[in-house]
Amino acid sequence: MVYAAAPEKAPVEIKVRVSEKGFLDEKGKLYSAKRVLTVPKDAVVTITFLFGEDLTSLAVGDTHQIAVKSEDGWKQETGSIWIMNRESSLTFRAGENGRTQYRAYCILDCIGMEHLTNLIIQVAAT
Ligand SMILES: [Cu+2]
Repeated sequence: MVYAAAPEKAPVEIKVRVSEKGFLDEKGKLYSAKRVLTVPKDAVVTITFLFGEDLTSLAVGDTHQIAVKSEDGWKQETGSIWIMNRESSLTFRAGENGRTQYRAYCILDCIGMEHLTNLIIQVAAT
């Protein structure tokens, strides 16, 4: 009898805009404690953080740098995101080592940093 290998989860690519207002989805809608990002367990997830400041904003000259951290201390950081380098990505396997949740936050003193402290990335067991 032949057993099929468990199908590999398709890789997931997510774009998150970073602005003085907070973390936003591609349509410009804010993430919050109630509106979290969900990623499928065991999928290789690439999150691209995009510089999302409006050209009219004071924060347009600002720089962000995003860390993603899980409850067990695992952490990855993007490069600097600013007007001359508008995106930076990080890639990880969702739920690796039993992780269930991650949070993303800006590690620089930026305009709007109080809104960039807690993007929840929830691992969904699908
Ligand atoms: Cu920032």
